[in-house]
Amino acid sequence: MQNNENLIKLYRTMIEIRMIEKKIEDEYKFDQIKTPIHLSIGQEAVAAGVCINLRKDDYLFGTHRSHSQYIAKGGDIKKMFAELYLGKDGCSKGRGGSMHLVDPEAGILGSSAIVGGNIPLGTGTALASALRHNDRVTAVFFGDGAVDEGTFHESLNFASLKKLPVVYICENNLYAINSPVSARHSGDIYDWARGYGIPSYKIDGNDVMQVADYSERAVSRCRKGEGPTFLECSTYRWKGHIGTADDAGPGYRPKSEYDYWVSKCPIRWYREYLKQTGILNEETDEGIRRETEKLIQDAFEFALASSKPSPDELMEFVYAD
Ligand SMILES: Cc1ncc(C[n+]2csc(CCOP(=O)(O)OP(=O)(O)O)c2C)c(N)n1
Ligand SMILES: [Mg+2]
Repeated sequence: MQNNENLIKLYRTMIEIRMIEKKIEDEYKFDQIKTPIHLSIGQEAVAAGVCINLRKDDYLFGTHRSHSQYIAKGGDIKKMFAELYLGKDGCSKGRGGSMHLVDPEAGILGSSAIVGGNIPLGTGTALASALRHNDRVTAVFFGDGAVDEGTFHESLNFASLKKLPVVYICENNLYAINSPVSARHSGDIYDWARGYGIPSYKIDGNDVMQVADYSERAVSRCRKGEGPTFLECSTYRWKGHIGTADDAGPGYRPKSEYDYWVSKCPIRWYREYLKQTGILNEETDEGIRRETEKLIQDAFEFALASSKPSPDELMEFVYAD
């Protein structure tokens, strides 16, 4: 169980993710953000709940849908906005865009658009922690689509065999683009991880306290050298797979399914819980929103002021010196 300070921090992180993504959504129509974007509005509790248990020097690997993970792990927001505008001051120096967020100082070793590609990378840093006998934990986030890749199975087998300090977090939002999990999987994802001998749980990914609880135990197991844990977090993205379009409706995601998940908004019920228990009052809530607005405004201005790489600089930073 988290203390009150952390319970507020969980709330703040989810508010930051929601407000930042709303700002990106609002700005996207002006066509100055040239990178494709994948919003995680609706999925905020997963990244917030996991990252509350991570230290700055722990490692994180994300996916194409990684704004939430980058924010929750403490990535530099100015550099993230600059990256969306492909500015030189972006976290990937304007060469990566939304799907390649990195901030080594915050332990964010990268996000990748290659579905399933980050799972062996995170397994690799966990192996490095084991070989170096330090207690740094790796958290790898991926979607339900990534478990269809061979890299998922190979990595889990290896991590279990070597008892590596890695937490695998599957954000099961029921779809890989427009393909529902029910059309792809013969069983439950978390059961597959159990097949590799990994403690594995299916939890409510919209319940930030549940995510925080399970990941706290998972991280603690890693620090004690007890090996990996797998968390399948049930959640739902509110926006379309890519960009800002709404896509619920006939032929794809039933409107009733969408409405059900929107009614399970991870932020709304948590705010009510915090207020009812007296942990959050109106003043603190407003303060968090005001501070987040300022954070966003500063980052937005920083991004617009950042110059773009010129064509003759394009090959810089491609290879290590
Ligand atoms: C190896 C690979 N195959 C296919 C794609 C195309 N692709 C991009 S996102 C995506 C779906 C990913 O679904 P999921 O892992 O569930 O993540 P979500 O988008 O739901 O967050 C696919 C198939 C890709 N980027 N990489
Ligand atoms: Mg998915």
